[in-house]
Amino acid sequence: MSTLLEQLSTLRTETAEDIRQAQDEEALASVFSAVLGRQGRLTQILRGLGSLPREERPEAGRAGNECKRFLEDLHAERRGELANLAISEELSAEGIDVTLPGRPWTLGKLHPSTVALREIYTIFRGLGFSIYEGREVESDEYNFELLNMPPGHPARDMWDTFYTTAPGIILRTHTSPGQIHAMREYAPNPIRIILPGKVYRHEDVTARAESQFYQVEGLVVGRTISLSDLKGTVQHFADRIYGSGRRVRFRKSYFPFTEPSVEVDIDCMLCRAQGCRICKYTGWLEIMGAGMVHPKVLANGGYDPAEWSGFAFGMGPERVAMLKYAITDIRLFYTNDARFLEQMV
Ligand code: FA5
Repeated sequence: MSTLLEQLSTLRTETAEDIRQAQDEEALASVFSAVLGRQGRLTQILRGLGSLPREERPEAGRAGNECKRFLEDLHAERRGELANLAISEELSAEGIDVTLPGRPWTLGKLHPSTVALREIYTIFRGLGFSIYEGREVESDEYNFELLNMPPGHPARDMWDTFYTTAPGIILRTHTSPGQIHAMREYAPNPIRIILPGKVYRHEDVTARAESQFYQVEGLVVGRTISLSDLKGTVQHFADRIYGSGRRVRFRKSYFPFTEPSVEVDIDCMLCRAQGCRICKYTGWLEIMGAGMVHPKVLANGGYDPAEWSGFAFGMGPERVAMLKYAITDIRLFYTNDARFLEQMV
């Protein structure tokens, strides 16, 4: 027994030294197979343990296995060292090849909604508008009531929303509640702002309608603001964003917070107003809802409607981008398909 333990101890010391001394993979492999290989010295010793007297076997077995584990770990460690050494030798032998072409950086691009929003900002900035940010989580009061839609008002059906668990707190369905926030902040001074941001609607998602999308609201309040100011502003916007000479059409409509209310259409640039699938064969494309701010809304915002008047509009930048870039499905904006997103700017 004691001879066996001595044998193991000598084998361990010698092999450890051999492993440390191995200068390359090949030398290391031959040390390994001489000791730990199928016919290796340690393998033979371990195989012979069965012939020891029964009471000596456990201790001898433990010592043998411990020696094996130790040498295997040392071998793995040295193998790693030699591999690193080989790499650094190769690198220093080769040097740096300055003629190799660099790896190109993949640059991120602006999201199409952001591109559309920025174009809209630029146009309205040129007209002296400032940007006012409203809140995405709103109260029912601001989203509906103060905009002349008391509980039970039928117009609420047009804007079914998402509710939070807090009573009366909802995700806004349009950017119009920002009108009230802004008026209450600016009253009694004139206002010329756009209010961009995300809005949410509980509706079926289709090629033309998303359940989350951006809107850009416009609000102008002053003492002599008239419908012709709205028309001039919209005409200028249409010319700038879709190319000059756009025909703009005002169609009468209904919003509880504007009186009169209109939908604004432009002539379809995709088919030159000849009629196509996108304009539903009418030659016209709807670009926004608009109107003169309702007297009740002016009053809710802190302006005396006998002295003040204003116009407001609300448009969807995704729809703006769809027309401009002939995108036929609004769902592409939010499904993160890089093939679509990469095409922008
Ligand atoms: C409104 O939301 C009114 N607040 C707009 C308004 C503001 C009228 C100020 C008068 C004065 P409407 O629901 O029509 O109206 O939406 C306005 C614009 O948002 C539409 O013209 C369209 O461009 C965009 N939009 C509406 N629904 C969707 C949808 N589901 N997906 C994408 N864009 C939409």
